[in-house]
Amino acid sequence: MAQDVSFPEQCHGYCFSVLQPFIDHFLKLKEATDDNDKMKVEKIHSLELTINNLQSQLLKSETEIKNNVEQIKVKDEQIKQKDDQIKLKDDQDEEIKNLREDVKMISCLNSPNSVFEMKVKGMEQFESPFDSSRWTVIQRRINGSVDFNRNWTDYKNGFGDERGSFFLGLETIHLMTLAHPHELYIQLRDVNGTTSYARYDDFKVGSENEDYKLKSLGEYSGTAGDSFSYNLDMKFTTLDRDNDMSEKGNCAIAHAGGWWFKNCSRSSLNGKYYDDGKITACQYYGIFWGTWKNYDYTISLTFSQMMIRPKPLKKKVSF
Ligand SMILES: [Ca+2]
Repeated sequence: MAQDVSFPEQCHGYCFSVLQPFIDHFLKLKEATDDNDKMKVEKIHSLELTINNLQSQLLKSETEIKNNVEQIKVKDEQIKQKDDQIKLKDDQDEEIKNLREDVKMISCLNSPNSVFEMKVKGMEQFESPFDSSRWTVIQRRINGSVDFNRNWTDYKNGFGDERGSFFLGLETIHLMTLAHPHELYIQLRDVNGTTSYARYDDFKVGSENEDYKLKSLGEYSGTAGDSFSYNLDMKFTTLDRDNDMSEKGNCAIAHAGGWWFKNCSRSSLNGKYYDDGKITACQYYGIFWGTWKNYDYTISLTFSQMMIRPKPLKKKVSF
């Protein structure tokens, strides 16, 4: 029958004295191994806690990042709304400014401004009517006192009276619009006193080598309708120089004045002047702006004025 005795008691005598040290050693090794295992288990447990903690932090961080992204989206949307508001305000400011100028210009239609000395690079100083908004009048028709049915040289150099009806000259207009982008403002009036205007935000005329081609008009705005874009990229034609696209002949002859004719035109402000504002059959074309008068070319306008000014630089918006 087995007895419940300890290992040393099972091994008295010689056996004990010889084996006891080994047994003690193995017991110590076992204890050390057990301690090691225990430490490993504790370490694993600790690492598991650390991992859980890190996972929890990661989850929290992800949530925070998500919230931040949402906030950034909200801020972006707010910035976009502010941008839109600023743009709208700029547009409204520009519109108010233009309307003020329109009112001012319409009130000044019958009173041409003083004549100022003007200097353009590459040219002798010349006289030009300015108004206080720095507009330069480049063409005006107020009566039939000046004949606009002229040759190339006259249209190149200009003619007429700067205080009345005149044409500033293609070379000057070319040099001015070459030096800086210019706006073009056209005022019109019919025999009944009704007025309208057409505005273009980037007017440019080429050199004589390019036959004073209408190189740019930019964007149209106004009340008269856009009757000028039809002439874009057309060269200037006068009675002695046919640069138009009409195969029938020279448009400037039928229209009694030089213009950037195509085949031929929907606008012509240098045509024959009719005091009563009407053209009867078999007469020269008058002064017309097709879109304003529903393309009724029997109507001849009794006032026109073309003005240009350096284009203002756009304001930059920054935060
Ligand atoms: Ca022709």
